[in-house]
Amino acid sequence: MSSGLYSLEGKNFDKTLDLQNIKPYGDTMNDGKTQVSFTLPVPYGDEAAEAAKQLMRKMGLDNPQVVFYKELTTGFTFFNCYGTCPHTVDYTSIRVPKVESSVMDMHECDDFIREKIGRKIVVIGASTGTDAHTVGIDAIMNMKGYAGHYGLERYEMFEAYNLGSQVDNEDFVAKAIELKADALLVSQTVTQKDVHIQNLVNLVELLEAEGLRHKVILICGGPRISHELARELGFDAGFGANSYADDVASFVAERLASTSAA
Ligand code: B12
Repeated sequence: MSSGLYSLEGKNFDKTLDLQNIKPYGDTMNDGKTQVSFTLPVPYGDEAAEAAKQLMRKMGLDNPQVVFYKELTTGFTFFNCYGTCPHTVDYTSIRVPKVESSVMDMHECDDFIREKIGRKIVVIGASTGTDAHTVGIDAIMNMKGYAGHYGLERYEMFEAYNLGSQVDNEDFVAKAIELKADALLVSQTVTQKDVHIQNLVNLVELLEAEGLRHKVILICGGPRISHELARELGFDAGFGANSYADDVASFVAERLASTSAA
């Protein structure tokens, strides 16, 4: 570790920082420099740039500067801007809900399942609703895995079914019943107009209507999914960016072992 850093709960911080008053920086620590970009539905020109600056002041940024702006199409202008953020946050008061489970690698996880559960765990996964993105769910499930982490299909003690994308919640639930799935893995990438919230809530409602909700481990994941959001929506766990099969496999195995033992 470099001498200008100190370590707290496994994370490295600059020694000069006041963690109760954290703000952005650009050139010099605590200068508050912040970059924002946005599009306004107005034609390119001086008035557009002035509108962008006024908006940045309303966002709470001082000394707004438009450093780049360009007409996107007739009547629309894109902006890249800098401003100074006068606000701070108390980093020491932040508590983020996290999935509580140990992270075992594939072999450890298979051994754990053999010992504690004694049979294969059945999981089905899909990108549900209208969502066409498959790369996220494939990263978790595909045999070859992702970023050096094997997917669930490679685990000896998981029977993994990847149903692909744009799977209707009704079909997903029907498949869960047919395969007697222990765990349901849902991927959601598109979050425009909160379509993921509606879709995830609808799945929970369908499972409840079938009397299945508490018989399965229900998990969602995606780049804009947090564990906190997942819990709020009635899921057992949520996994965001940079999560891997090991994380979800360990969570499912430990959860199933604890409920089987209860
Ligand atoms: C590739 C891509 C596509 C491809 C998808 C191909 C495919 N077969 O998947 C195509 C071209 C088809 C596509 C289409 C669209 N796309 Co697109 N796409 C992307 C892109 C470039 C990469 C996504 C990706 O593959 N990431 C890599 C994977 C590995 O990461 P990940 O999904 O985050 O997965 C990780 C975690 O989130 C987590 N995870 C994910 N799922 C799950 C599930 C579980 C159970 C668990 C445990 C974990 C987990 O684990 C993974 C590994 O760590 C992104 C932009 C970007 N750079 O991210 C836009 C992006 C996602 N797309 C976007 C949009 C808007 C669309 C379209 C709606 C565009 C359009 N108007 O037509 C359509 C989708 C239409 C539809 N009906 O869904 C937006 C989404 C905005 C939003 N938040 O709503 C993005 C962010 C682009 C943007 N900046 O606007 N897209």
